[in-house]
Amino acid sequence: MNVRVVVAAAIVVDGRLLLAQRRRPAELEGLWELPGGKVEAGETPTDALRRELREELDIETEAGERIGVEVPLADGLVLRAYLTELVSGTPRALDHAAIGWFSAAELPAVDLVPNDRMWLPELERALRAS
Ligand code: DCM
Repeated sequence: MNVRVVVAAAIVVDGRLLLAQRRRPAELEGLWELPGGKVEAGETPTDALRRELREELDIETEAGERIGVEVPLADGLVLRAYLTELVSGTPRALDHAAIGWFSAAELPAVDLVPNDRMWLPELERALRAS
């Protein structure tokens, strides 16, 4: 089976996690996610993450260790999160409705996309350790 991977970045700066608010599809509109996207043919997952974050947020990044479970999506896709370092740039929403930075205390009340809620324990741990 040809499993395709969707990668997502957990970027923590000064004790806050970067989240991006989706514009589409309608059922996810307005919900917040770890930014990322689909790995394309010929790309490694970490290459894809670097490309997606450049395209969507205008930042340069370096993917680190994976966190949390791999979440199965529809159509043979799986979703993975990576702790990711912000190397340079200031994120801005080129493709999302907005971006925001959230503390460990704020995170449980954020309207996250359902898949990303699977990573709440690891995200809170990463925030408290930062
Ligand atoms: N996705 C998700 N959580 C993320 C990033 C993506 O649940 N942090 C899902 C939404 C789509 C699929 O992955 O079903 C592909 O994402 P996109 O539509 O952003 O390409």
